Amino acid sequence: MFGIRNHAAMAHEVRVLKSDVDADKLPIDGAAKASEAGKVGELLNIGGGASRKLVLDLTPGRYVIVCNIAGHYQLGMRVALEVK
Ligand SMILES: [Cu+2]
Repeated sequence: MFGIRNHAAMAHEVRVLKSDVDADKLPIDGAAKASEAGKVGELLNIGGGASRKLVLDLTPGRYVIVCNIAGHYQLGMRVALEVK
């Protein structure tokens, strides 16, 4: 389970991608969004100050977690996760 708290004022989102690509190397499309290939779950429109939870049954492997509102991935809203 992911416990998610948005400490910012604006809305963000969480998308979980199963990917062997490094967290900062996902391809970017023409709409300034990262590729969502391998997406296994998401939590959208997390309002400023909101707390939410996301329950996923993840298989072992490498994942990248991103906020994919246009431009946010490029600003650093991404992190790698390895499930063993
Ligand atoms: Cu964001």
